[in-house]
Amino acid sequence: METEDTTVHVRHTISLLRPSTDSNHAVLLNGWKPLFFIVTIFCVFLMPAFIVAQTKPAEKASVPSTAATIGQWASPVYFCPKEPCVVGGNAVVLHTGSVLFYYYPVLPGGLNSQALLLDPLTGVVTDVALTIPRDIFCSGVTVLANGQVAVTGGVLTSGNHGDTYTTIFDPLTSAWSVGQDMYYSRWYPSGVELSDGTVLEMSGVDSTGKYVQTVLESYNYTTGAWTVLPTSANLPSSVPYAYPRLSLLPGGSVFMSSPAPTTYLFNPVTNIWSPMGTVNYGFRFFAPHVLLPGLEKVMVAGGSPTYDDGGTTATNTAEIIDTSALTPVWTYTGAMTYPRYNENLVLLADGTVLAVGGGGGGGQFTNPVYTAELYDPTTAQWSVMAAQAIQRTYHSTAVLLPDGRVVSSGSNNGAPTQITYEIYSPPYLFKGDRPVIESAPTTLTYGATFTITAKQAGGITRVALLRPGATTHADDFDQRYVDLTFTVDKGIIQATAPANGNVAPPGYYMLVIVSSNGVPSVMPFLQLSASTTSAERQKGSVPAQAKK
Ligand SMILES: [Cu+2]
Repeated sequence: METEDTTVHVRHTISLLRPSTDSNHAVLLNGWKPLFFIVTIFCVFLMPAFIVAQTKPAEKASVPSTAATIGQWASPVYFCPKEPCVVGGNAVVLHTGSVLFYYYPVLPGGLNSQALLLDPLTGVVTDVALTIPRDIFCSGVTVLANGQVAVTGGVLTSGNHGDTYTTIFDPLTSAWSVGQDMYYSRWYPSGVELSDGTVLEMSGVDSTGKYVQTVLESYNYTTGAWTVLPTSANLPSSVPYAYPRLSLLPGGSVFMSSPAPTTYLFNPVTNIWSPMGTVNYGFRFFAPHVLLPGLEKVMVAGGSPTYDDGGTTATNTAEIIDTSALTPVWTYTGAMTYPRYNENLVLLADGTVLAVGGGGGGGQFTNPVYTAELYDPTTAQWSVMAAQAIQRTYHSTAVLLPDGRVVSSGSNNGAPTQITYEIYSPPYLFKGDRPVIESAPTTLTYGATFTITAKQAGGITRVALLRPGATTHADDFDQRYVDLTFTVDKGIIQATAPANGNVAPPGYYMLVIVSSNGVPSVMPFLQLSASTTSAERQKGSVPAQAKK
Protein backbone atom coordinates (compact mmCIF):
# COMPACT_ATOMS: atom_id res chain seq x y z
CA MET A 1 0.00 0.00 0.00
CA GLU A 2 1.18 3.50 -0.72
CA THR A 3 0.35 5.62 2.30
CA GLU A 4 0.16 8.86 0.34
CA ASP A 5 -2.80 7.43 -1.50
CA THR A 6 -5.00 7.32 1.58
CA THR A 7 -6.63 10.67 1.14
CA VAL A 8 -9.56 11.99 3.13
CA HIS A 9 -12.65 12.75 1.12
CA VAL A 10 -16.29 13.09 1.96
CA ARG A 11 -17.81 9.67 2.26
CA HIS A 12 -19.09 8.08 -0.90
CA THR A 13 -16.77 9.96 -3.11
CA ILE A 14 -16.66 7.32 -5.76
CA SER A 15 -14.01 4.80 -5.00
CA LEU A 16 -11.45 5.78 -7.49
CA LEU A 17 -8.46 3.61 -7.25
CA ARG A 18 -4.93 3.58 -8.43
CA PRO A 19 -2.82 0.56 -9.20
CA SER A 20 -0.62 -0.74 -6.44
CA THR A 21 2.12 -3.28 -6.30
CA ASP A 22 -0.27 -5.76 -4.71
CA SER A 23 -1.44 -7.98 -7.53
CA ASN A 24 -4.86 -8.49 -6.01
CA HIS A 25 -5.58 -4.93 -5.04
CA ALA A 26 -5.41 -1.31 -5.93
CA VAL A 27 -5.31 1.71 -3.69
CA LEU A 28 -8.45 3.52 -2.69
CA LEU A 29 -9.03 7.16 -2.02
CA ASN A 30 -10.78 6.87 1.29
CA GLY A 31 -13.89 8.58 2.65
CA TRP A 32 -14.88 10.34 5.84
CA LYS A 33 -18.05 9.15 7.46
CA PRO A 34 -18.67 11.33 10.57
CA LEU A 35 -18.89 14.58 8.63
CA PHE A 36 -21.22 12.90 6.21
CA PHE A 37 -23.64 11.97 8.99
CA ILE A 38 -23.62 15.49 10.36
CA VAL A 39 -24.28 17.00 6.96
CA THR A 40 -27.03 14.49 6.30
CA ILE A 41 -28.84 15.13 9.56
CA PHE A 42 -28.55 18.86 9.03
CA CYS A 43 -30.06 18.54 5.61
CA VAL A 44 -32.83 16.19 6.63
CA PHE A 45 -34.17 18.61 9.19
CA LEU A 46 -33.75 21.69 7.05
CA MET A 47 -35.74 20.58 4.09
CA PRO A 48 -36.50 23.17 1.49
CA ALA A 49 -39.73 24.89 2.33
CA PHE A 50 -41.09 24.65 -1.17
CA ILE A 51 -41.32 20.90 -1.01
CA VAL A 52 -44.71 19.87 0.19
CA ALA A 53 -44.73 17.08 2.72
CA GLN A 54 -47.12 14.51 1.40
CA THR A 55 -47.34 10.89 0.47
CA LYS A 56 -49.28 11.36 -2.72
CA PRO A 57 -48.00 12.78 -5.96
CA ALA A 58 -48.53 16.45 -6.49
CA GLU A 59 -51.41 17.41 -8.72
CA LYS A 60 -50.17 17.52 -12.23
CA ALA A 61 -50.02 21.01 -13.60
CA SER A 62 -51.85 21.79 -16.79
CA VAL A 63 -50.11 20.46 -19.83
CA PRO A 64 -48.00 23.11 -21.54
CA SER A 65 -47.93 23.29 -25.32
CA THR A 66 -44.27 22.24 -25.26
CA ALA A 67 -45.01 18.89 -23.61
CA ALA A 68 -45.22 17.03 -26.92
CA THR A 69 -41.68 18.12 -27.76
CA ILE A 70 -39.85 18.33 -24.42
CA GLY A 71 -42.06 16.36 -22.05
CA GLN A 72 -43.12 17.52 -18.63
CA TRP A 73 -41.84 17.16 -15.07
CA ALA A 74 -44.41 16.97 -12.29
CA SER A 75 -43.75 18.89 -9.10
CA PRO A 76 -41.31 17.27 -6.66
CA VAL A 77 -42.84 15.12 -3.96
CA TYR A 78 -41.39 14.69 -0.52
CA PHE A 79 -41.66 11.01 0.32
CA CYS A 80 -41.31 10.07 3.91
CA PRO A 81 -43.35 7.44 5.69
CA LYS A 82 -41.40 8.38 8.77
CA GLU A 83 -38.23 10.13 9.79
CA PRO A 84 -35.44 9.69 8.98
CA CYS A 85 -36.25 9.86 5.34
CA VAL A 86 -34.84 7.97 2.42
CA VAL A 87 -32.71 9.48 -0.28
CA GLY A 88 -33.29 7.62 -3.51
CA GLY A 89 -29.65 6.73 -3.97
CA ASN A 90 -30.64 3.25 -5.09
CA ALA A 91 -33.76 2.60 -7.15
CA VAL A 92 -35.12 -0.77 -8.27
CA VAL A 93 -38.29 -1.29 -10.31
CA LEU A 94 -39.98 -4.42 -8.96
CA HIS A 95 -42.25 -6.75 -10.90
CA THR A 96 -45.05 -5.72 -8.58
CA GLY A 97 -44.91 -2.28 -10.20
CA SER A 98 -43.53 -0.59 -7.09
CA VAL A 99 -40.13 1.05 -6.90
CA LEU A 100 -37.74 0.14 -4.10
CA PHE A 101 -35.53 2.97 -2.88
CA TYR A 102 -32.86 2.51 -0.27
CA TYR A 103 -30.21 4.43 1.47
CA TYR A 104 -27.84 4.27 4.41
CA PRO A 105 -28.60 4.79 8.09
CA VAL A 106 -28.99 8.47 8.74
CA LEU A 107 -29.28 8.64 12.50
CA PRO A 108 -26.23 8.60 14.77
CA GLY A 109 -25.62 5.04 15.81
CA GLY A 110 -28.05 3.79 13.20
CA LEU A 111 -27.27 0.40 11.77
CA ASN A 112 -30.07 -0.48 9.41
CA SER A 113 -30.32 1.07 5.99
CA GLN A 114 -33.47 3.03 5.30
CA ALA A 115 -35.70 1.74 2.52
CA LEU A 116 -39.14 2.41 1.13
CA LEU A 117 -41.49 1.26 -1.57
CA LEU A 118 -43.18 3.79 -3.80
CA ASP A 119 -46.30 2.89 -5.70
CA PRO A 120 -45.88 5.28 -8.61
CA LEU A 121 -49.55 5.10 -9.58
CA THR A 122 -51.00 6.04 -6.20
CA GLY A 123 -48.04 7.78 -4.59
CA VAL A 124 -48.42 5.55 -1.55
CA VAL A 125 -45.12 5.08 0.24
CA THR A 126 -44.39 2.10 2.49
CA ASP A 127 -41.54 1.90 4.95
CA VAL A 128 -39.45 -1.23 4.32
CA ALA A 129 -36.31 -0.30 6.25
CA LEU A 130 -33.84 -3.13 6.70
CA THR A 131 -34.65 -5.38 9.60
CA ILE A 132 -31.05 -6.52 9.58
CA PRO A 133 -28.30 -4.29 11.04
CA ARG A 134 -26.56 -3.63 7.75
CA ASP A 135 -25.57 -0.61 5.74
CA ILE A 136 -26.22 -1.48 2.11
CA PHE A 137 -25.53 1.90 0.64
CA CYS A 138 -23.02 1.98 -2.21
CA SER A 139 -23.57 -1.73 -2.67
CA GLY A 140 -24.15 -3.71 -5.83
CA VAL A 141 -27.63 -4.65 -7.00
CA THR A 142 -28.96 -7.32 -9.32
CA VAL A 143 -32.55 -8.37 -9.74
CA LEU A 144 -32.43 -12.16 -9.88
CA ALA A 145 -34.25 -14.38 -12.34
CA ASN A 146 -36.87 -15.06 -9.66
CA GLY A 147 -37.56 -11.35 -9.19
CA GLN A 148 -35.83 -11.05 -5.84
CA VAL A 149 -33.38 -8.23 -5.37
CA ALA A 150 -29.83 -9.26 -4.49
CA VAL A 151 -27.87 -6.50 -2.80
CA THR A 152 -24.18 -7.28 -2.74
CA GLY A 153 -21.80 -5.86 -0.20
CA GLY A 154 -22.05 -2.44 1.32
CA VAL A 155 -20.12 -0.68 4.01
CA LEU A 156 -19.25 -1.66 7.55
CA THR A 157 -20.50 1.00 9.90
CA SER A 158 -17.19 0.92 11.73
CA GLY A 159 -15.60 2.76 8.83
CA ASN A 160 -15.32 2.99 5.12
CA HIS A 161 -14.69 -0.68 4.73
CA GLY A 162 -16.38 -3.06 2.37
CA ASP A 163 -18.31 -6.05 3.67
CA THR A 164 -19.13 -9.51 2.32
CA TYR A 165 -22.87 -9.37 2.87
CA THR A 166 -25.52 -10.55 0.49
CA THR A 167 -28.90 -9.09 1.36
CA ILE A 168 -32.08 -10.18 -0.37
CA PHE A 169 -35.34 -8.27 -0.82
CA ASP A 170 -38.44 -10.21 -1.78
CA PRO A 171 -40.97 -8.06 -3.66
CA LEU A 172 -43.79 -10.48 -2.82
CA THR A 173 -43.36 -10.25 0.95
CA SER A 174 -41.49 -6.92 1.20
CA ALA A 175 -39.10 -8.73 3.51
CA TRP A 176 -35.33 -8.48 3.69
CA SER A 177 -33.32 -11.59 4.41
CA VAL A 178 -29.74 -12.69 4.79
CA GLY A 179 -28.08 -14.43 1.85
CA GLN A 180 -24.81 -16.31 1.84
CA ASP A 181 -21.80 -14.07 2.31
CA MET A 182 -19.52 -13.39 -0.61
CA TYR A 183 -15.97 -14.58 -0.30
CA TYR A 184 -14.64 -11.06 -0.86
CA SER A 185 -15.77 -7.88 0.79
CA ARG A 186 -17.07 -5.34 -1.69
CA TRP A 187 -18.13 -1.72 -1.40
CA TYR A 188 -19.08 -0.15 -4.75
CA PRO A 189 -19.13 -3.48 -6.63
CA SER A 190 -20.58 -4.21 -10.05
CA GLY A 191 -22.77 -7.19 -10.88
CA VAL A 192 -24.39 -8.37 -14.07
CA GLU A 193 -26.74 -11.25 -14.81
CA LEU A 194 -25.55 -13.90 -17.24
CA SER A 195 -27.62 -16.05 -19.60
CA ASP A 196 -28.46 -18.73 -17.04
CA GLY A 197 -29.30 -16.32 -14.25
CA THR A 198 -25.88 -16.50 -12.65
CA VAL A 199 -24.72 -13.15 -11.31
CA LEU A 200 -21.16 -12.15 -12.14
CA GLU A 201 -19.78 -9.93 -9.37
CA MET A 202 -16.63 -7.88 -9.53
CA SER A 203 -14.73 -4.91 -8.15
CA GLY A 204 -15.71 -3.17 -4.94
CA VAL A 205 -13.57 -1.89 -2.12
CA ASP A 206 -12.20 -4.42 0.33
CA SER A 207 -12.40 -4.67 4.10
CA THR A 208 -9.42 -2.39 4.62
CA GLY A 209 -11.17 0.38 2.74
CA LYS A 210 -8.09 0.91 0.65
CA TYR A 211 -8.16 -1.54 -2.23
CA VAL A 212 -10.38 -2.65 -5.02
CA GLN A 213 -11.02 -6.35 -5.30
CA THR A 214 -9.72 -7.80 -8.50
CA VAL A 215 -11.05 -11.32 -7.88
CA LEU A 216 -14.40 -12.13 -9.47
CA GLU A 217 -17.04 -14.39 -8.03
CA SER A 218 -20.40 -15.62 -9.23
CA TYR A 219 -23.74 -16.16 -7.51
CA ASN A 220 -26.05 -19.06 -8.21
CA TYR A 221 -29.53 -17.79 -7.47
CA THR A 222 -31.03 -21.26 -7.25
CA THR A 223 -28.62 -22.48 -4.57
CA GLY A 224 -27.74 -19.12 -3.06
CA ALA A 225 -24.06 -20.04 -3.24
CA TRP A 226 -21.09 -17.92 -4.27
CA THR A 227 -18.19 -19.34 -6.29
CA VAL A 228 -14.79 -17.73 -6.69
CA LEU A 229 -13.64 -17.52 -10.30
CA PRO A 230 -10.12 -18.54 -11.36
CA THR A 231 -7.42 -15.88 -11.34
CA SER A 232 -7.60 -15.61 -15.14
CA ALA A 233 -10.88 -13.80 -14.53
CA ASN A 234 -9.29 -11.14 -12.33
CA LEU A 235 -10.04 -7.55 -13.32
CA PRO A 236 -7.52 -6.17 -15.83
CA SER A 237 -4.81 -4.23 -14.06
CA SER A 238 -5.73 -1.07 -15.98
CA VAL A 239 -9.17 -1.10 -14.36
CA PRO A 240 -8.50 -0.51 -10.67
CA TYR A 241 -11.87 1.15 -10.32
CA ALA A 242 -14.99 0.61 -8.34
CA TYR A 243 -18.33 0.29 -10.16
CA PRO A 244 -17.01 -0.56 -13.61
CA ARG A 245 -19.90 -0.39 -16.10
CA LEU A 246 -21.08 -3.74 -17.45
CA SER A 247 -23.44 -4.98 -20.14
CA LEU A 248 -24.18 -8.54 -21.26
CA LEU A 249 -23.89 -8.81 -25.04
CA PRO A 250 -25.98 -11.21 -27.16
CA GLY A 251 -22.87 -13.30 -27.86
CA GLY A 252 -22.68 -14.11 -24.15
CA SER A 253 -19.69 -11.93 -23.29
CA VAL A 254 -19.79 -9.02 -20.87
CA PHE A 255 -18.71 -5.60 -22.08
CA MET A 256 -17.01 -3.36 -19.53
CA SER A 257 -16.19 0.32 -19.56
CA SER A 258 -14.60 2.22 -16.70
CA PRO A 259 -13.09 5.67 -16.21
CA ALA A 260 -10.04 4.40 -18.11
CA PRO A 261 -10.03 4.71 -21.92
CA THR A 262 -9.48 1.02 -22.65
CA THR A 263 -12.68 -0.99 -22.63
CA TYR A 264 -12.92 -4.76 -22.31
CA LEU A 265 -14.85 -7.88 -23.11
CA PHE A 266 -15.11 -10.72 -20.60
CA ASN A 267 -15.80 -14.25 -21.76
CA PRO A 268 -17.62 -16.11 -18.95
CA VAL A 269 -16.83 -19.48 -20.56
CA THR A 270 -13.07 -19.04 -20.75
CA ASN A 271 -12.88 -16.55 -17.85
CA ILE A 272 -10.63 -14.27 -19.88
CA TRP A 273 -10.72 -10.52 -20.45
CA SER A 274 -9.78 -9.03 -23.82
CA PRO A 275 -9.38 -5.35 -24.65
CA MET A 276 -12.10 -4.07 -26.99
CA GLY A 277 -11.77 -0.46 -28.01
CA THR A 278 -10.28 2.75 -26.64
CA VAL A 279 -12.49 5.70 -25.79
CA ASN A 280 -11.45 8.71 -27.89
CA TYR A 281 -12.06 11.29 -25.19
CA GLY A 282 -9.66 9.56 -22.81
CA PHE A 283 -10.56 9.18 -19.17
CA ARG A 284 -14.24 9.67 -18.50
CA PHE A 285 -14.75 9.66 -14.76
CA PHE A 286 -18.34 9.41 -13.51
CA ALA A 287 -19.63 8.70 -17.02
CA PRO A 288 -22.43 6.17 -17.40
CA HIS A 289 -22.73 3.79 -20.31
CA VAL A 290 -25.84 2.25 -21.80
CA LEU A 291 -26.44 -0.73 -24.08
CA LEU A 292 -28.54 0.60 -26.94
CA PRO A 293 -31.48 -1.24 -28.55
CA GLY A 294 -30.15 -3.84 -30.95
CA LEU A 295 -27.88 -4.94 -28.09
CA GLU A 296 -24.68 -4.46 -30.06
CA LYS A 297 -23.84 -0.81 -29.51
CA VAL A 298 -22.77 0.72 -26.22
CA MET A 299 -22.89 4.48 -25.67
CA VAL A 300 -20.91 6.41 -23.09
CA ALA A 301 -21.95 10.01 -22.46
CA GLY A 302 -20.40 12.82 -20.46
CA GLY A 303 -17.82 12.43 -17.74
CA SER A 304 -14.89 14.30 -16.31
CA PRO A 305 -11.32 13.96 -17.59
CA THR A 306 -10.05 13.89 -14.02
CA TYR A 307 -11.28 12.55 -10.76
CA ASP A 308 -10.13 15.28 -8.36
CA ASP A 309 -12.82 16.63 -6.05
CA GLY A 310 -15.39 14.35 -7.55
CA GLY A 311 -15.08 15.64 -11.07
CA THR A 312 -13.51 18.76 -12.54
CA THR A 313 -14.66 19.88 -15.94
CA ALA A 314 -17.53 18.04 -17.55
CA THR A 315 -17.79 17.02 -21.16
CA ASN A 316 -20.91 17.00 -23.29
CA THR A 317 -19.47 14.48 -25.73
CA ALA A 318 -20.75 10.96 -26.25
CA GLU A 319 -19.25 7.98 -28.03
CA ILE A 320 -20.54 4.67 -29.33
CA ILE A 321 -18.81 1.38 -29.93
CA ASP A 322 -20.33 -1.26 -32.18
CA THR A 323 -19.30 -4.46 -30.46
CA SER A 324 -20.44 -6.55 -33.44
CA ALA A 325 -17.91 -4.95 -35.79
CA LEU A 326 -14.92 -6.93 -36.97
CA THR A 327 -12.69 -4.42 -35.19
CA PRO A 328 -14.87 -2.49 -32.76
CA VAL A 329 -13.88 1.15 -32.30
CA TRP A 330 -15.34 4.00 -30.28
CA THR A 331 -16.76 6.74 -32.49
CA TYR A 332 -18.15 10.11 -31.47
CA THR A 333 -21.89 10.45 -31.85
CA GLY A 334 -24.03 13.55 -31.33
CA ALA A 335 -23.02 15.63 -28.30
CA MET A 336 -25.31 16.68 -25.51
CA THR A 337 -26.04 20.39 -25.15
CA TYR A 338 -25.10 20.30 -21.46
CA PRO A 339 -21.77 18.92 -20.24
CA ARG A 340 -22.42 16.65 -17.30
CA TYR A 341 -21.36 13.62 -15.27
CA ASN A 342 -23.08 11.35 -12.78
CA GLU A 343 -26.18 11.61 -14.92
CA ASN A 344 -28.49 8.65 -15.32
CA LEU A 345 -29.03 7.23 -18.79
CA VAL A 346 -32.48 5.67 -18.97
CA LEU A 347 -33.78 3.57 -21.86
CA LEU A 348 -37.32 4.79 -22.50
CA ALA A 349 -40.26 2.75 -23.73
CA ASP A 350 -39.67 3.77 -27.36
CA GLY A 351 -35.97 2.87 -27.37
CA THR A 352 -34.64 6.39 -26.93
CA VAL A 353 -32.25 7.27 -24.09
CA LEU A 354 -32.99 9.94 -21.51
CA ALA A 355 -30.12 11.65 -19.71
CA VAL A 356 -31.33 12.83 -16.31
CA GLY A 357 -29.48 15.14 -13.95
CA GLY A 358 -25.79 15.06 -13.26
CA GLY A 359 -23.32 17.78 -12.43
CA GLY A 360 -21.86 20.29 -14.86
CA GLY A 361 -18.39 20.40 -13.37
CA GLY A 362 -16.49 21.63 -10.35
CA GLY A 363 -17.39 18.81 -8.00
CA GLN A 364 -19.91 16.12 -7.27
CA PHE A 365 -22.67 18.44 -6.16
CA THR A 366 -21.92 21.67 -7.92
CA ASN A 367 -23.40 23.14 -11.09
CA PRO A 368 -26.28 20.70 -11.26
CA VAL A 369 -27.79 20.13 -14.67
CA TYR A 370 -31.55 20.35 -14.38
CA THR A 371 -32.33 19.94 -18.05
CA ALA A 372 -32.92 16.42 -19.32
CA GLU A 373 -31.77 15.42 -22.80
CA LEU A 374 -33.04 12.71 -25.10
CA TYR A 375 -30.86 10.65 -27.43
CA ASP A 376 -32.43 9.07 -30.48
CA PRO A 377 -30.30 6.14 -31.67
CA THR A 378 -31.87 6.37 -35.14
CA THR A 379 -30.72 9.97 -35.70
CA ALA A 380 -27.67 9.84 -33.39
CA GLN A 381 -28.72 13.23 -31.99
CA TRP A 382 -29.65 14.58 -28.60
CA SER A 383 -32.61 16.88 -28.01
CA VAL A 384 -33.08 19.18 -25.05
CA MET A 385 -36.01 18.17 -22.88
CA ALA A 386 -37.79 19.84 -19.97
CA ALA A 387 -35.88 20.82 -16.83
CA GLN A 388 -36.61 19.28 -13.47
CA ALA A 389 -36.85 21.35 -10.32
CA ILE A 390 -34.46 19.55 -8.02
CA GLN A 391 -30.74 18.94 -8.14
CA ARG A 392 -29.97 15.34 -9.09
CA THR A 393 -26.22 14.93 -8.94
CA TYR A 394 -24.10 12.29 -7.22
CA HIS A 395 -26.16 9.53 -5.59
CA SER A 396 -29.18 10.31 -7.70
CA THR A 397 -31.20 7.77 -9.65
CA ALA A 398 -33.67 7.65 -12.53
CA VAL A 399 -35.64 4.64 -13.75
CA LEU A 400 -38.39 3.98 -16.27
CA LEU A 401 -41.78 3.21 -14.75
CA PRO A 402 -44.12 0.56 -16.17
CA ASP A 403 -46.46 3.29 -17.40
CA GLY A 404 -43.75 4.90 -19.53
CA ARG A 405 -42.90 7.76 -17.18
CA VAL A 406 -39.56 8.19 -15.42
CA VAL A 407 -38.97 8.68 -11.70
CA SER A 408 -35.93 10.70 -10.68
CA SER A 409 -34.76 10.80 -7.10
CA GLY A 410 -31.83 11.06 -4.73
CA SER A 411 -28.69 13.17 -4.72
CA ASN A 412 -26.93 13.87 -1.49
CA ASN A 413 -23.90 15.33 0.23
CA GLY A 414 -24.67 18.56 -1.51
CA ALA A 415 -26.94 21.12 -0.02
CA PRO A 416 -29.64 20.16 0.42
CA THR A 417 -29.78 16.40 0.55
CA GLN A 418 -32.70 15.47 -1.65
CA ILE A 419 -35.48 13.47 -0.09
CA THR A 420 -37.91 13.92 -2.91
CA TYR A 421 -38.82 12.31 -6.15
CA GLU A 422 -39.93 13.83 -9.43
CA ILE A 423 -41.79 12.11 -12.22
CA TYR A 424 -41.15 12.93 -15.86
CA SER A 425 -43.58 12.31 -18.67
CA PRO A 426 -41.66 12.01 -21.96
CA PRO A 427 -43.01 13.64 -25.14
CA TYR A 428 -44.46 10.31 -26.28
CA LEU A 429 -47.15 10.64 -23.63
CA PHE A 430 -48.47 13.81 -25.27
CA LYS A 431 -48.81 12.52 -28.82
CA GLY A 432 -52.27 11.06 -28.85
CA ASP A 433 -53.85 7.77 -27.89
CA ARG A 434 -51.68 5.03 -26.55
CA PRO A 435 -51.86 1.50 -27.83
CA VAL A 436 -53.32 -0.79 -25.21
CA ILE A 437 -52.18 -4.32 -24.43
CA GLU A 438 -55.39 -6.17 -23.61
CA SER A 439 -53.84 -9.55 -23.03
CA ALA A 440 -50.36 -10.99 -22.98
CA PRO A 441 -48.67 -13.94 -21.31
CA THR A 442 -47.24 -13.55 -17.83
CA THR A 443 -44.56 -16.16 -18.44
CA LEU A 444 -42.50 -16.70 -21.54
CA THR A 445 -39.88 -19.19 -22.64
CA TYR A 446 -36.97 -18.52 -24.97
CA GLY A 447 -37.80 -18.68 -28.64
CA ALA A 448 -41.52 -19.17 -28.06
CA THR A 449 -44.10 -17.50 -30.24
CA PHE A 450 -46.74 -15.76 -28.20
CA THR A 451 -49.86 -13.73 -28.72
CA ILE A 452 -50.63 -10.19 -27.67
CA THR A 453 -54.07 -8.76 -28.20
CA ALA A 454 -54.12 -5.02 -28.35
CA LYS A 455 -56.01 -1.96 -29.40
CA GLN A 456 -54.38 -0.20 -32.35
CA ALA A 457 -52.65 -3.48 -33.13
CA GLY A 458 -52.69 -2.66 -36.82
CA GLY A 459 -50.55 0.42 -36.24
CA ILE A 460 -47.90 -1.26 -34.13
CA THR A 461 -44.35 -0.72 -35.33
CA ARG A 462 -42.38 -2.11 -32.43
CA VAL A 463 -42.69 -4.85 -29.81
CA ALA A 464 -40.02 -5.11 -27.16
CA LEU A 465 -39.06 -6.30 -23.71
CA LEU A 466 -37.48 -3.83 -21.30
CA ARG A 467 -35.49 -4.89 -18.30
CA PRO A 468 -36.88 -3.04 -15.26
CA GLY A 469 -34.36 -0.58 -13.89
CA ALA A 470 -32.06 -1.36 -10.96
CA THR A 471 -29.65 1.49 -10.55
CA THR A 472 -27.23 3.31 -8.34
CA HIS A 473 -24.34 5.69 -9.03
CA ALA A 474 -25.56 6.00 -12.64
CA ASP A 475 -24.99 2.26 -13.12
CA ASP A 476 -27.81 0.08 -14.37
CA PHE A 477 -25.89 -3.02 -15.34
CA ASP A 478 -28.73 -5.15 -16.65
CA GLN A 479 -30.58 -2.37 -18.43
CA ARG A 480 -31.58 -3.49 -21.94
CA TYR A 481 -34.20 -2.94 -24.60
CA VAL A 482 -34.86 -6.17 -26.45
CA ASP A 483 -36.69 -5.77 -29.75
CA LEU A 484 -38.86 -8.72 -30.72
CA THR A 485 -39.86 -9.87 -34.18
CA PHE A 486 -43.61 -9.88 -34.70
CA THR A 487 -46.49 -9.96 -37.15
CA VAL A 488 -49.88 -8.33 -36.88
CA ASP A 489 -53.08 -9.79 -38.22
CA LYS A 490 -56.62 -8.68 -37.43
CA GLY A 491 -55.69 -7.00 -34.18
CA ILE A 492 -53.60 -9.90 -32.97
CA ILE A 493 -49.85 -9.58 -32.54
CA GLN A 494 -47.77 -12.72 -32.85
CA ALA A 495 -44.36 -12.06 -31.34
CA THR A 496 -41.32 -14.24 -30.81
CA ALA A 497 -39.56 -14.33 -27.47
CA PRO A 498 -35.79 -13.69 -27.31
CA ALA A 499 -33.80 -16.64 -28.59
CA ASN A 500 -31.80 -17.25 -25.44
CA GLY A 501 -30.51 -15.86 -22.19
CA ASN A 502 -27.64 -14.00 -23.80
CA VAL A 503 -30.14 -11.84 -25.64
CA ALA A 504 -32.24 -11.40 -22.52
CA PRO A 505 -31.12 -13.06 -19.29
CA PRO A 506 -33.91 -14.75 -17.33
CA GLY A 507 -36.17 -12.69 -15.14
CA TYR A 508 -38.95 -10.18 -15.26
CA TYR A 509 -39.38 -7.80 -18.17
CA MET A 510 -41.82 -5.09 -19.15
CA LEU A 511 -43.58 -5.78 -22.44
CA VAL A 512 -44.18 -2.77 -24.66
CA ILE A 513 -45.85 -2.20 -27.99
CA VAL A 514 -45.21 1.07 -29.80
CA SER A 515 -47.63 2.63 -32.27
CA SER A 516 -46.71 4.07 -35.64
CA ASN A 517 -46.74 7.59 -34.17
CA GLY A 518 -44.14 6.58 -31.59
CA VAL A 519 -46.45 6.19 -28.63
CA PRO A 520 -45.79 3.25 -26.31
CA SER A 521 -48.32 1.22 -24.37
CA VAL A 522 -48.39 0.79 -20.64
CA MET A 523 -46.06 -2.14 -19.99
CA PRO A 524 -47.20 -5.27 -18.18
CA PHE A 525 -44.62 -7.52 -16.58
CA LEU A 526 -43.83 -11.02 -17.73
CA GLN A 527 -41.30 -13.53 -16.54
CA LEU A 528 -38.85 -14.86 -19.11
CA SER A 529 -37.17 -18.18 -18.41
CA ALA A 530 -35.71 -21.28 -19.99
CA SER A 531 -38.92 -23.22 -19.39
CA THR A 532 -42.30 -22.64 -17.83
CA THR A 533 -41.51 -25.22 -15.17
CA SER A 534 -38.39 -23.32 -14.15
CA ALA A 535 -40.46 -20.15 -14.01
CA GLU A 536 -42.87 -21.85 -11.65
CA ARG A 537 -40.03 -23.25 -9.59
CA GLN A 538 -38.45 -19.84 -9.32
CA LYS A 539 -41.69 -18.34 -8.12
CA GLY A 540 -41.94 -20.77 -5.26
CA SER A 541 -38.33 -20.95 -4.22
CA VAL A 542 -36.49 -18.95 -1.63
CA PRO A 543 -33.05 -20.51 -1.87
CA ALA A 544 -31.23 -17.22 -1.65
CA GLN A 545 -32.59 -16.60 1.81
CA ALA A 546 -30.78 -19.49 3.42
CA LYS A 547 -28.60 -18.24 6.23
CA LYS A 548 -25.00 -19.16 6.20
CU1 LIG B 1 -21.69 6.15 -3.11
